[in-house]
Amino acid sequence: MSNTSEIEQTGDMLSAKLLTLVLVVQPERVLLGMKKRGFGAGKWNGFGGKVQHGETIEEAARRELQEECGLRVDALEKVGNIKFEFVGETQLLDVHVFRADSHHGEPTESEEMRPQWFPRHQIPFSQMWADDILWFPLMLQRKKFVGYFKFQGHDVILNHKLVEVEEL
Ligand code: 6OG
Repeated sequence: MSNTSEIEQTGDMLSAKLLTLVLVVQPERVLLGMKKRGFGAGKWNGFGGKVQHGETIEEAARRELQEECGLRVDALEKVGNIKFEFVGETQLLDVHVFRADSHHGEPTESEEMRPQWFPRHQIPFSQMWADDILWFPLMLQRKKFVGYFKFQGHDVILNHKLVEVEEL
């Protein structure tokens, strides 16, 4: 644990790639998608991707959710901001995490993701990014957080900071 300003300064020397991540949550279950290709293939995750020029982060979050699983949402709640550094990579991933508690449509498989509902207490952490088990509980309790994770490869977290915040 550390303070927020330290996390903001972390990785200042690296350029950052803005990404979104949306978790669709119902009282008893959470929607995840099996990533079928590209970065994180073989892992369950929320839905998201790169923010494009000319769109806001929230617009990107809605677009990626719809592209990847066919769902539309009304309210998106900002819940977290996590920066990821990968040893040997010059670009930091700056992931903006949102939670949606209601949605329209039925989850539909896309070329990128195979969606599936998981009971809240049976989240498949062993088949997810290693950071998720640390912040999912905060997200599920509607707590807001900022974090920094330094990965070696895709499986090992060398160090991390994760703090709850009042506002994002
Ligand atoms: P595309 O490359 O598919 O966007 N992402 C991560 N999500 C979690 N839970 N943990 C990580 O730890 C992540 N790194 C990236 C952000 C990649 C998608 O994967 C998320 C995007 O939603 C390293 O466009």
